[in-house]
Amino acid sequence: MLDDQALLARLPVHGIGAPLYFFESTGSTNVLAWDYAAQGGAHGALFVAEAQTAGRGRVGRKWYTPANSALAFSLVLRSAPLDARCVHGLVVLGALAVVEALETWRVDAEIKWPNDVLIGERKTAGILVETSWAGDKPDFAVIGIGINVRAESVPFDEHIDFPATCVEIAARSPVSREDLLLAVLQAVGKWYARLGTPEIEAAWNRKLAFRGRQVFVNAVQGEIRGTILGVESDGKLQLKMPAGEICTIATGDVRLRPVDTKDNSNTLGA
Ligand code: BT5
Repeated sequence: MLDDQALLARLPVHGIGAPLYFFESTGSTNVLAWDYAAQGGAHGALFVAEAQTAGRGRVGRKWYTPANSALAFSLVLRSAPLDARCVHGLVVLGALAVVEALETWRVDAEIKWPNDVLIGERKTAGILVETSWAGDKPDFAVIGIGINVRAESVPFDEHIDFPATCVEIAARSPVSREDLLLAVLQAVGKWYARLGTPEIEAAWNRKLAFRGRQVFVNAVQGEIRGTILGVESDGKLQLKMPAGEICTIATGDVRLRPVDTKDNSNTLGA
């Protein structure tokens, strides 16, 4: 079980992580954080769950968080520098924070555009950002982060459409979930202060997975094949098409080859 008292004693970091709400089990920490923020809850509030029964990914997808083996938490962000211009940067902020935190355990991770953290080309963490708008300004954002820490947190193949792994397999040693959570919050605080700056874009590009490689992107326009060039300042993925022209994509999922989502036989990336 996560030691919430130990966490409490070490929070907040950079103004993030207080108040702390801890749940042994909940549907989704993003839902809790959203409801709290919608009622005027404070910037920096942190919702942590030992297990989620209805963990959410993007576009209605599921996120699995079994007990005693993963991290699942959501943060309320609403103070400056959050504004309409830089809100798209929150997804990468979350991913960068996880990547940087993992460096503490000498684990080398990358960001699969737009929101996945990969270790050795296997998904280890996912980020879900949900924003509430007041007209054309963001009122608040909830950033949810799920990290597979122990081997038991890695879902069975039939539940996932991309190969997955966990932090402890990569670190080859036990990793304290409390320490990892604090390291991520530390990095979230650091990057939040830099939201909207070119530094985030540069760090994202440095850690971008599959750069220079040919990928398939399931985008709203359909499936697009191209070579990843990088990420633009507004978070769009830049691809070089087979005929040489440059195409930018705002939303979608990157794959190494077109696969049936049911065929997740770990041949991805082979
Ligand atoms: C994400 O969505 O990766 C965002 C995940 C965000 C989870 C956090 S946990 C705390 C907070 N509370 C929530 O309810 N959510 C946030 P997406 O890119 O759509 O990926 C979802 C896909 O990842 C699923 O369709 C599965 O294929 C795969 N998946 C689900 N659980 C996984 C896991 N534990 N490890 C690896 N892959 C997983």
